[in-house]
Amino acid sequence: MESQTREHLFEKAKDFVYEAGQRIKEKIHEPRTIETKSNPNDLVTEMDQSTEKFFAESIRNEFPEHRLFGEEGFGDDIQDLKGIVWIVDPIDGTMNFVHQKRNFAISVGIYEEGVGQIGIIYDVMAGALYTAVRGQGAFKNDEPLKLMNERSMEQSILALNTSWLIPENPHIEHKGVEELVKRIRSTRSYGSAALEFAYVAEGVLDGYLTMTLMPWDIAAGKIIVNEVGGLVTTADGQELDMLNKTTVLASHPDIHKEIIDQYVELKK
Ligand code: 2AM
Ligand code: CA
Ligand code: CA
Ligand code: CA
Repeated sequence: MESQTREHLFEKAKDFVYEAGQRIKEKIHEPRTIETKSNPNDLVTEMDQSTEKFFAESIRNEFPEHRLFGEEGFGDDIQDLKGIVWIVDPIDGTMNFVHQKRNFAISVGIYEEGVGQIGIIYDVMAGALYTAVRGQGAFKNDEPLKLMNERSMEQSILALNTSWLIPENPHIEHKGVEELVKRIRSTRSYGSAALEFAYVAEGVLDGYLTMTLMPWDIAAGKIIVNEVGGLVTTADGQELDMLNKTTVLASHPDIHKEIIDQYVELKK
């Protein structure tokens, strides 16, 4: 993609994200209809849907040749990443949106022939916009994010969900996670994958380990974390698949391999 084209796309994508955020803020205190999807804790609201519809309409108007891969199904039927694909989570952290009215984000990753070009994560209520354009570093609002410096396991704060410590969880051997938690400085859990990526990029977290994410949860975050020198792979160190459900380890490069080799044992 030519740099001028990419700049234009970046500016438009930011405009869409700010406008979508404004619409959400205006209605944050209105009563809402909450439905469930795959299970009773998998929530969706009309705001998730209307925000994704807004992206679908905006993209189709401005960039009719681009495709949209979105969580709520108002985009295209995506089976490959040919051409330019917007991978969008209209509200990441819907449970936080419903219960806390904060700590949720809009996540937009723009991929060209499968390569991440533009990542945008907007913490709507905090007014924090995390962005990256491939090869140009990452930013929080207008401040550049620092490249990752040295980090030891003992100094590290990792985001991980307590689910992975429950022996019956179907994804990861809990013993390894227990040992990992004992070794590192501390853990956090924010309930929005996109924000957890943004915090890794910002250096307020050193890593984020999780088992069941979809492409729209990670598309923007991967680009932003990579731009500050972080590594983003599956939890067993493979390249991420941007079309299917996946495990993820996004972390500081100093601890990435050690976490995978010594603490992660995935269940088959
Ligand atoms: P969501 O809010 O967009 O659904 C919560 O720990 C994080 O996991 C959120 O980023 C949430 O995204 C994501 N997630 C992915 N699959 C989920 C599911 N089936 N149920 C709830 N959260 C899910
Ligand atoms: Ca969801
Ligand atoms: Ca999500
Ligand atoms: Ca969502």
